[in-house]
Amino acid sequence: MAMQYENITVVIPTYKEKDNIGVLLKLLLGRYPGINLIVVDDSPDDSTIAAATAVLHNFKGARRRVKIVSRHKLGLQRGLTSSVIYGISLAKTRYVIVMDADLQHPISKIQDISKKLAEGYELVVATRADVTNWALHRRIISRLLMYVAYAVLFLRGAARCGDIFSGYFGFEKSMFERTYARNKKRFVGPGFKVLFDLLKCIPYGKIKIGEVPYVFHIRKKGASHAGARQVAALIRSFIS
Ligand SMILES: Nc1nc2c(ncn2[C@@H]2O[C@H](COP(=O)(O)OP(=O)(O)OP(=O)(O)O)[C@@H](O)[C@H]2O)c(=O)[nH]1
Ligand SMILES: [Mg+2]
Repeated sequence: MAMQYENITVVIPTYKEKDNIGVLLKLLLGRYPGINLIVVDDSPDDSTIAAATAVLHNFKGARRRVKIVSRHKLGLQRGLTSSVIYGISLAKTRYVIVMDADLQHPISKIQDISKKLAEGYELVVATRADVTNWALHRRIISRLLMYVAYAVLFLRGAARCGDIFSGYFGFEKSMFERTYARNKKRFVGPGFKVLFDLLKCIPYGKIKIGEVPYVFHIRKKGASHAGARQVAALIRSFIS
């Protein structure tokens, strides 16, 4: 029997992704019948929202299954982690998958993540098997931060997985909400590492974590948002 995707919501945070979001939505709607999508946009202008909305005309029933929200219009402060948490709260399905808008996360992995969730894994992380073409300084900074973060999880007896900084992962919505409700202050809203914040709040061995390997490519369109601000937020994450 073909897999069903009605019980999956993909949450996609966006910041100035007008060149990518339309392509991604088309790919997802074309390949995964019944899937639910939530775009959570923080852009200061409407171009990302417009590019996302334009896709809906091409897919029957998409209006019911795709939500596009502008947090900027709601007067909410910009933040990747806070956007993801907001998107999850809007999801009405048993499972949620978080992914980037910039096509760095191969959509084929939605199938593998969904399968593992259906098998009973409460958290399934798409782990970067390899990062191609990253600048040397980014490689070094990323590695260093990863070691510190891993040590933080280890010393606290928290859950961990092969790629604790992945931005591509799926989970049981109820597991996330339960964990978040008890640990709200430990999630760093402006930060980039919501998976790390989640792992931090789960005792080691408490939930069944699955992994799906993939190759991460350099972004082709739009600007990167990773920078000093995100590193500062991550350090806050380490100590909260
Ligand atoms: N809602 C929201 N989304 C954001 C924010 N910052 C980044 N994003 C989105 O989060 C995802 C990850 O951001 P990226 O800039 O791609 O970060 P990255 O993948 O570590 O960096 P690159 O490899 O250079 O792309 C993308 O879909 C961004 O559009 C933000 O403040 N708010
Ligand atoms: Mg990216």
